Order: sequence, then C-alpha cells, then structure tokens
Amino acid sequence: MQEKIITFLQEIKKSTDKEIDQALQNSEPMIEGLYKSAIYSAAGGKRVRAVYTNLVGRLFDVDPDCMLKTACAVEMIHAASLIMDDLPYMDDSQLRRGKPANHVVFGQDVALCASIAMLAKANELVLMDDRIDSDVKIKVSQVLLHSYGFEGLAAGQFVDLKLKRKNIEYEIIRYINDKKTAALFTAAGKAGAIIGNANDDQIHAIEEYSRNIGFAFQIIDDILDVTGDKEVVGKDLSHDSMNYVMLVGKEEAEKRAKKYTDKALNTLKLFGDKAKELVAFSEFLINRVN
Ligand code: GRG
Repeated sequence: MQEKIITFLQEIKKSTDKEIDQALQNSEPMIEGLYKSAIYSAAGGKRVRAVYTNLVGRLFDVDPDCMLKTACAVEMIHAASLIMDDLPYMDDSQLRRGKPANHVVFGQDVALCASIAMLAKANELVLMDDRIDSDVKIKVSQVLLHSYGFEGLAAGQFVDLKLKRKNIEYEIIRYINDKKTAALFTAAGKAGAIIGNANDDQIHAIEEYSRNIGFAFQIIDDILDVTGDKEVVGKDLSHDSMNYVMLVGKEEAEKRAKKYTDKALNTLKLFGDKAKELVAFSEFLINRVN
C-alpha cells in the first residue's frame, strides 16, 4: 500500500502542477513580474495536501476531475503562506523548496503581492469550478477561507511571532501547531468530504483525522528541523527556534507523533476497509524524510 500511495502522490503532483500552470496563465504584460513570482513559489513541494484532498474525495467515490481545482486551491493557499512565512519580518528564511525564497529573488514587495494574489486565485478557483454544485462550492470556499484567517494560519503565525518564548509552554506550541499546520490539513480533508456529500458524522471523523495527522506532520517537521539534512529538507533549518523537539526531546516527540497518528487512525474506523488508503497516507507522512 505504501508503494500505491507514492505512485498516487506522483500522479496527483502531476495533475496539481498542470492545474496550477493553467490557473497562473497571464495575458497582461504589465504584471508579468507578479505572475513570475507566483509561479516560482507555486512550483515544487510534496503536494501532500492536494493528495489528501484527493484521497478523501476517493473515500466518497468522487470523480477525480471534481477534486482538481479544490486540491489546487489548497496548494495555492499553502504556497502563499510559505512566501509570507519566509519574509524577513516573519521567519526570515532564505531557502524554500531547495531554492532561494520568493522575496530573495523578487523582493519583499512583489513577494507579498504575489502571495495575496494567490490567495484570491485559490478562492476563485473553487467558486468558478463548474463541475461542482453552487451550494457545495460555497461550503468549500467557507472552509478554505476559515483555514487561513482568525481561526487558522494568521492566528497561528501571530502567536508564533508574538507569544512564543524560549521558555515556552506546551499549550502555546499546541495552539501554533493547530492553527499553522493542522488548520490547512483540516480544510483540505473537509473540502474533499464536502464535495463527496459526506454526512455530519463522516465530516466530523475527517476533521478529527485531519487535525491529528496535522499535529503529527508538524512534530515530524520539528524533528527534521533539528535532525534533518538541509539539502534533503530543502529549507532553512531553524536549530535555535523553539519547537516541539526542544520542548520534550526527540524521543518523546517521536512518541507523540506516533500517538497523534494512532488517534487519527482510530477515527477512520467509521469507514471500515474503504479507509485503507488514508491509513497508508498517515503512515507515509510519519515516515517522511523531507
Ligand atoms: C494569510 C496565508 C496566510 C498566512 C499568514 C505566514 C503565515 C500567516 C502562516 C505560515 C504558515 C506556515 C508556513 C506553516 C508551516 C506549515 C508547514 C509544516 C509547512 C511545510 O509543509 P510541507 O512540508 O512543504 O508540506 P512543501 O514544500 O512540501 O509543500
């Protein structure tokens, strides 16, 4: 099953890349530089969120074509957040996805404009998708918007920037991980479930699964931040910034990533054998090296 997930990941990466290329076609010469900056940062990445949206869609037997634009929108939000995260007044990172960060190449001003334009494009992609019913599109759009505002990425980033200290408490780290990472996984999964006409219990199970794999994903990210190889991870590793590993140690962090993954798997029981791809997906996430 792991091999199947890796093949699926490659297929989804291809279809998402194609969809992103189409979404970022420019016909206005005056703003070529803005598009260049957006295209630069929309490229690359593992596309795990797009894969996740698609896997949830498959769980509910959705036609893969109906997942394309939403999965692409999720990846655009993610890419926009990476541009902002790397800015000098945020995380101040120089390297992203194995190449110089957006602002290093295009300047901070352009990077910010590109990031905002990508967020708008993500929402537009969902609302203009003619393969999805209007009421479903509105719900998906709400879920995606919710993931990066006061209840999502921006909230997590605020707490990360303003309340994280060297002698940080567990609650603060948990809040940051919930909002900066789990929120977008939750939106990615919930969007797939909504397109699949899931009922309330099923949506609730997907939310729980998403949140827990999101926590596990961030803990692995923190472990890689401390023990990973910069070349393989493809971004600046912030050894001096407080994270989960520094709080509880590497061994305990690994145990907790496993605990969150087990919790996630528990919520899949509702779906029986149909959830075997999602089971394999969580195993893939916890074993990743970049
Ligand atoms: C309003 C969109 C918006 C953002 C404002 C800057 C910010 C607030 C939030 C930053 C959120 C952020 C970058 C969280 C980190 C999440 C994370 C674990 C990123 C790494 O994800 P991978 O490993 O990256 O999936 P790739 O490159 O593979 O896509």
